[in-house]
Formats: sequence, structure tokens, C-alpha cells
Amino acid sequence: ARDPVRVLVTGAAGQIGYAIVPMVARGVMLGPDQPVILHMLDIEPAAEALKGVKMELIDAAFPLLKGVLATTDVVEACTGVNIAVMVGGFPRKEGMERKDVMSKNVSIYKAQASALEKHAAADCKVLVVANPANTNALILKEFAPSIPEKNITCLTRLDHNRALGQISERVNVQVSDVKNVIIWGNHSSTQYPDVNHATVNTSSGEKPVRELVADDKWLNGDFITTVQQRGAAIIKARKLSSALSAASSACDHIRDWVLGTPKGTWVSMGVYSDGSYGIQSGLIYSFPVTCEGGKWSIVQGLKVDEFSREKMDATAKELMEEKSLAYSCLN
Ligand code: NAX
Repeated sequence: ARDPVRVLVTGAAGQIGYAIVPMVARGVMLGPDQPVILHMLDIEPAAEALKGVKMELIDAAFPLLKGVLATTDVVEACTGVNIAVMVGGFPRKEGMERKDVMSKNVSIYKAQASALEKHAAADCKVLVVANPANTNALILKEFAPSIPEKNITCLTRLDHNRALGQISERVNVQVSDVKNVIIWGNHSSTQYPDVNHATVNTSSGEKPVRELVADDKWLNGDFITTVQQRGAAIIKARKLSSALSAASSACDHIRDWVLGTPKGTWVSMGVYSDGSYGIQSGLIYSFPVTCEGGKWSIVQGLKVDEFSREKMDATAKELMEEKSLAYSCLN
């Protein structure tokens, strides 16, 4: 039998936490043959609720779940973990300044970076979900210098999946027949959902989305804003933010990273920039990536038109601003 993989979920008593832990325990993240041990971290005010989640995990009798740790101790939570899904963070509350929210998250991610660096497994893969996701991941990377930068990523797969969903609804095809959309940049409303290389699998072969939709006004307008604003639309409808789709996409992100992307398909991941596509190196920026053998690589050589260039640079600019804001919080 395989050794269990230890999966850390921070903010595990929250909404996304409650949605993702059963997925991990059922093998949605790492496959149906991979046993797991869950490490759940939350903060003191949520300690009771976290205990309740642990009770439910035990009650669900998941065959793959070989152990559950529920703790408010960061060191205990991080010890020996192979995968870290960072969902915990400080949410923006009404009337709060951007800088105050940033400052809270910078101190959380700085502390958790050190705990991961000291106590996680050497090859630990990190996915930051909590907002501002790209910048929290950047802080984590800066304060965990011994974790390879390739192992620190943030979630834009939800945006990617939202874009696939919009195309599938519009063209009236199965979502699994749509592929190779791209989310460029920040997981924020400046992200650029790009369909220029996306295709749909039809009975007469693969067709470009641009050819099938044949409505540039929609593709360059409402499609983009719908994907960018989808989070807000869900909050408006549900009075709560998206949790099941975020949890599911986080599983997709880790699964593809660990087990690989299908041939001919790429996905979007927030990863540190090596300067590809002229994006300032060191930023955590969402790129199209393929994964193989537990490693991602940025898809190279895609044509970028002027419309795309402008949008890719605008979201990079926002990330540079977030980076300076985050650094100003460190002093
Ligand atoms: P909740 O407020 O329901 O849960 C957050 C949990 O984190 C709470 O239980 C809280 O006690 C805990 N927490 C706070 N500080 C912590 C710390 N220092 N260590 C450990 N746990 C801590 O929020 P939820 O709806 O679950 O969303 C979680 C995060 O995901 C938010 O930051 C949210 O903005 C972000 N999202 C990111 C998405 C993405 O695609 N990247 C999409 C969904 C979501 O909006």
C-alpha cells in the first residue's frame, strides 16, 4: 500500500475549508488510490468549529483518510506536510483600508512561511487560495527562501474553470470539450481571461473558440467581465462567497500539478514569473502551464496581440503595486 500523503488545509473551519476537506479525503485531489492524512489549521476563535469538522470527517468513514489533525498550532499543523493548501487569511471587512487588510495578511503569511520552511516536508507543494492570493504567495515565497520557488503557487484555476464554463454555455457544448483558455495575471478583477488559443472539440475536430463563437464583441467584452466579476456575482446571489467551486478548483490545481496535465492541454496557475511574456520576474503571475512529473512549466511561444498585451501588462502593474504595498507593511 502507498504511504499516506499529508495535506495541510489552513482556514479549515471556514467555508472553503468545509468544502475541500471531504474532497481531499475522498481522493478528488490526489486520486482514488492515494491515502491521505489531513492537517487542519485554524485560529483560536474557530477552534470549536474546527473540532466539529474533525468529528464529521471521522463520521464520514472515508476509506482513504488515515488520520486527521485539527489544531490552532501552526508548527504542529505544518510538520511533515507534503501539500499545503493555504485558505486561511484575513478578509476585507467593510470600511477597512486596503493597506490594513494587506498588513494583516502579510503578517499571517510571513509567519506561516517560516513554519512551513522549518517543518514541512522538503518537497512540499504550496497552493495559496486566500486573498490577495498572488501577493500572499509572494510573501510566502520571500519568507521561505529554502522552499524552491517552483513549489509556491496561487489559485487562478477557479477563474480558468469559470472561463471554460462560460464558453461551454455560450457554444452549447460540454465543458470537458473546451480547453486552453488562459487566465493571465492577478486573481482579481484585473485578470485577463484570454480565449485566443482556446479550442472546442467538435464532431469535425478541434475548432478555435473564436471561430465557433464568431462574436468578438462578446469575447472581448462581456465574456471577460463576466469571468472577472463572477466572484462578486456569486456573493450577490448566495450572500456568501464561492466555496464549492473554489474547493473543487483547488483540487484540480493540485491534481494536475502532481499527476500531470493531459497531452495537448494546459491550465492556468499563479506561479513565479521567470520573465516569460515580458512579465517582471519574481512576481506571482497566472500563466498557462503544463505539468509533468510533479513540475509545472510555462507554455512558451504563444502569440500575443496588442489587445492582450495591454491587458497582461495592466494586471502585472496591479501586482507590482500590491507587491510594494505588501513591502510597505513589513516596516
Ligand atoms: P472564511 O472566512 O469562511 O474562512 C476563512 C478561515 O480562515 C476562517 O475559519 C478563519 O478563522 C481562518 N483564519 C483566519 N486567519 C487564519 C490564520 N492566521 N491561520 C489559519 N486560519 C485562519 O472564508 P472562505 O470563504 O473560506 O475563503 C477563504 C479565502 O479564500 C478568502 O481569503 C477568500 O477571499 C479566498 N478566495 C479565493 C479564491 C481564489 O480563487 N483564489 C476564490 C474563493 C475565495 O474567495
